[in-house]
Amino acid sequence: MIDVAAALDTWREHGFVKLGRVVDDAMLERLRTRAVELMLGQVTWPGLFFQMDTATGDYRDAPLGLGWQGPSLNYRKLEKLELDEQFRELIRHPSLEPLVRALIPGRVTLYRAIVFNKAAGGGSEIPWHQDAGKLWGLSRDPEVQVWTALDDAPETGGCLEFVPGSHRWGLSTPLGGVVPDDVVSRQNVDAKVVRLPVTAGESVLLHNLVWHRSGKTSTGQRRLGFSACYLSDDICCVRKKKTPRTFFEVFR
Ligand SMILES: O=C(O)CCC(=O)C(=O)O
Repeated sequence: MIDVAAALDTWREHGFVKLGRVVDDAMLERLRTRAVELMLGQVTWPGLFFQMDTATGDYRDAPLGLGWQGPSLNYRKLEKLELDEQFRELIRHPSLEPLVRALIPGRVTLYRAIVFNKAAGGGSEIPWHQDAGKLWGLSRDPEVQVWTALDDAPETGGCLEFVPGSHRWGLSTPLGGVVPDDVVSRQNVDAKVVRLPVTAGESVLLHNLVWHRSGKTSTGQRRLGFSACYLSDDICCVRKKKTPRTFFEVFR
């Protein structure tokens, strides 16, 4: 059971909080198996999004728009995982529901559900970023994300890192996403960074605006993490180029 009030106090102050062990061994095994089956093309869902990782370790070199490129354990991202019944179970996990509902009254939808993979060979770094801003194409910035470790994520194995309290600084650029280098250097981040090692099955609640990043894994072990971003029903897609998105319903 998650102590919702205590978790929310810490989340409001720091922008992130460990929620403890959410996923049991049996479910972990199913999710890891499914992630591998998807990468290898043994299970397929039309509309699933894939991005292959890069050998350089710099996420900016990862190819865009190519989708699934054949069986490989080197995909960096798998997205639209609400299409998969195993991942839907985690998105709607009964231990997470009271927490999400405490933050989002009424109908809850999903902006995105992603596996971030750092393959055993190292994967790539994800730099300081915020998960909001114009890039997200929403009528209002979302705030609620739950990241769950599907493998251990130790300090040297691609754990999440945070700048505590940075969610209270607002967006570093109207566009959102990666925090520009000059903004990072003004914040004396090295003195503030908190590394958050977790073991498989543990979840973390993140504020979308908190600066976070993750390094490569140097343990020789794969690191799978799953992130779900929850939306309030009143947040809508404001993209104009294509038909506006409608969002998957998580909790009625
Ligand atoms: O899983 C990771 O390494 C990074 C996750 C992340 O940056 C995110 O959820 O926005």
